Amino acid sequence: MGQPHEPDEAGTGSGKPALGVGMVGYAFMGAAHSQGWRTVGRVFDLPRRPVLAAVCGRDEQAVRAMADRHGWAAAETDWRALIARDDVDLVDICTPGDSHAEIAVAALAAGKHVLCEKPLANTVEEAETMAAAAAEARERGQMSMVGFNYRRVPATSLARSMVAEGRLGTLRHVRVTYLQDWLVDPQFPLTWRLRKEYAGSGALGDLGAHIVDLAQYLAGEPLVGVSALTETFVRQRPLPAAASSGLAAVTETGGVGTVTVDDAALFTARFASGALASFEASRFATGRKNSLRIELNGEHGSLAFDLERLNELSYHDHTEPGTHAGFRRILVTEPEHPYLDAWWPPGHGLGYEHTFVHQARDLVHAIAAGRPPAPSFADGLQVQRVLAAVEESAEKNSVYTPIAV
Ligand code: SOE
Repeated sequence: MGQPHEPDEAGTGSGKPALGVGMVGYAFMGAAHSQGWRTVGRVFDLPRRPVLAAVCGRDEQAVRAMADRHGWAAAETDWRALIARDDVDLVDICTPGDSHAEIAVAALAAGKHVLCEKPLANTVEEAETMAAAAAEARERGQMSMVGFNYRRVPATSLARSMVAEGRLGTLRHVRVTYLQDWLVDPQFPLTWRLRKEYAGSGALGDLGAHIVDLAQYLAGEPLVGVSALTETFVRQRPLPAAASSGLAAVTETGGVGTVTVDDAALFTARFASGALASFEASRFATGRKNSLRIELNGEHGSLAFDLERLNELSYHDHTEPGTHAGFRRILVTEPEHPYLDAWWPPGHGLGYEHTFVHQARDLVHAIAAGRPPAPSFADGLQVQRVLAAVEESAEKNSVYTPIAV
């Protein structure tokens, strides 16, 4: 397919070597990643210049429109053609989970760097194949990263450094919920996110993957076992039109189909250190739109974060006298805070889309430095093992299920 316009070179820095990005998938996550690639070179001083070389999707008209809207130089309808392009150095995978493994393994074999949306794959086996391919490619200087973008909120990044500095001391509890409500209406159609063959799992893989990654990242240690319950509250839903995105309402074609994934997942877990955790992921939490909350309690203090107030981090210093102690709000907008020296003056907060800019920033730096970025495909595989253990435990009615670390 032809070139609709000049490539979007993501900012100035024309003297720097280009990093051609080719993106597969162009719906919600594709749009979010496009924002990241388009903006990153305009805000951050980067060692390489991201170029939005080509975007790929099966519907020619739709992918062309997406390319025009988001500044991609070319549109492809076959992901193999995208991978084969000489102007693509990095393949960004924003498709449903069922195609992650095939595209990522092929892209790595073709010598490309890879960014893959979460969850890494739909099964542990696929994730193992991807992690092995990434480890091999790493030897050839190719980098791979999973898109757990909530690590890139300045406040969560600050929380990670506070935990690593020892401000919480020995960790005792991690409490996490990730709640949405877009499935409450039983007439909401059976889109790909509700079908195991495309999505792998439901709220568990979509939302649970994020909070498992975030909890392990903030705690700085892996989960070693879970006891879980999952439920599908609405088992039959209207069939949608053939082409539909995951969250958008679509025209119904008549007839109903069976939901083959969980609507909600609830689990308790144990960290390697013995700290205890609880997780809840649901698409049925009325009134909660994209509510991710995490709290960590340690012997010296606590931290709490709420995605709906993402410019803030709550911190309780338990070493202070009881008369003054208590949670206080850190407004995470100072230039000394993670990522913020490149943005706005203090108090001028960031939002959801900035996490994708930061993700692109970190990946470009890692590629230029030849340093493996995090979260790696191995980290994505570890999350996949936790998700599989949750499913296994839920099948056995909450039996404690260990996770291989
Ligand atoms: C939909 O549930 C969704 O878009 C997830 O797929 C994303 O990963 C999350 O960030 C927001 O919600």
